[in-house]
Amino acid sequence: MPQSAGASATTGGLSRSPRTLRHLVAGQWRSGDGDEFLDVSPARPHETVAVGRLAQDHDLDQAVTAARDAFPRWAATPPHARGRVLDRAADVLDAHAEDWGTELSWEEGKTRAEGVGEVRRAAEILRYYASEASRPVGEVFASPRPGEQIHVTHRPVGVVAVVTPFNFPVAIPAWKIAPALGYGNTVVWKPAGLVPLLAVRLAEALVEAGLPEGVLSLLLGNGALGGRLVGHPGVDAVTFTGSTSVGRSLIAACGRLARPVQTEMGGKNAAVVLADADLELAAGEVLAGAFRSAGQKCTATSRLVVQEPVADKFLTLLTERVSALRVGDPLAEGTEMGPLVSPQARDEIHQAVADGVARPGTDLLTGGRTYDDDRMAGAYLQPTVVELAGEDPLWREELFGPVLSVRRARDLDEALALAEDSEFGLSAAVFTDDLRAVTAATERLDVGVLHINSETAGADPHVPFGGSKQSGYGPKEQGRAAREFFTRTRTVYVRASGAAR
Ligand code: UN1
Repeated sequence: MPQSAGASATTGGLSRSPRTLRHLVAGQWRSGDGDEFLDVSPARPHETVAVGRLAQDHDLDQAVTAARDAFPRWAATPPHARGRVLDRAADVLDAHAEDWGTELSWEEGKTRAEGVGEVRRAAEILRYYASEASRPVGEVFASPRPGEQIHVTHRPVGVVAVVTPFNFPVAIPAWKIAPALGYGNTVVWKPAGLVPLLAVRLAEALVEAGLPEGVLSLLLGNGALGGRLVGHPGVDAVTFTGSTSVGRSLIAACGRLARPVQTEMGGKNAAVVLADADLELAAGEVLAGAFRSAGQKCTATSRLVVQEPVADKFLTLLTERVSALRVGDPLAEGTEMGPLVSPQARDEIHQAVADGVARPGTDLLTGGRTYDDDRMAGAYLQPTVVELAGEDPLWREELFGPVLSVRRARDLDEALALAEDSEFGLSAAVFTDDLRAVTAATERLDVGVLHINSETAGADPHVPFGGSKQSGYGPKEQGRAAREFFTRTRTVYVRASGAAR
């Protein structure tokens, strides 16, 4: 099947009139008085999704002050009542899954099905943290002294700065903001400048659900504003997802302030296809892992290691399916891959691929180019597979796009060594039914998330998520693991006054 233009105007009932963006500060929606900015569609960069004004330092100060003021009362609110707000916000998200999911696709560029799925996923995450109130809140230890117990309780940290990326405009914010609020913290949130509309939608859901004034503020702005938020004297902790370079600079800034920080950063995740693998299954999973969301996931499959005896067969199967992907308008029915988030991202990744292909030892199996049809103006890049003979920047550097780099391995040992050969350690996938290979992968791959016979991306709300090495810093996210970052323990020695000494 040829790559189709997919120029259809099907939009799932979306009105194309630009939305007006507002900040949420101290319980008030305000337009702001900074410079005007445009939020544009990556599929049609001449089309304006929304218009807003950048938040200013006085907005930031007011948001942090409001969060500080709201904190004692919110922290003292019973967790069940906090949970009810999250539950109601989940209902609002579910009720708007179709229209907000369509807006997400319009604004960010992932397919409409992925956009709607992401809004529903955010609702699920909110519900998980809503039900935290029904789970144990601490531990009781025995005391070596008679008549005494030792209680370990979890208390909120205070004001949390939340800085989120463009690629999951509502799910990643949900998995930071829901535990932050559920455990009793207040939040000041700076989302990625490329996806302000979906940030406004999530904040609207929480406000409609009855979140008290000041408990959440939303500031729309650029990276510099995020930097000022992270370093603001009124902030107690910082949670960030984004690039490794920005993450490291935030870690350094927080280190100077002795401020707790949690960062989810880059990935260069490998899928390993061993000789005994179900090749049809592996091809489908690698395709999904590498090209859904146009490869713009920190969990995306960007490296493939394939064992020699099945390499030719598997690569033929895979490249046929990659070149048949329907690339086009993310809002059109049947589109399998949309554009990158911006023309700038497309140009950078296209250049990195072109440079790689020009180097000896790089074999372009499919893709590698932009489009010269009606997709030309949009941020589209062909889904790309390159085979490498050996060491190459395409093997090392995170591109954050639809590019899969392949190397062959003689045996299990070499396959795992190649998969492990990265400064990153977020996720990996191994395709095999050989128990020895599974055991070896579990022991040897230093990753936070390991998939056996499924794609490298994906994260369930109730289990820990996060990476090793340069992929993550600080406690894990999601599930109960999130409590480690969003609370502090307090150890309480409890002894009645008349207890034996
Ligand atoms: C997923 O794989 O569904 O930024 C989630 C990212 C990750 C989230 C991945 N923090 O892509």
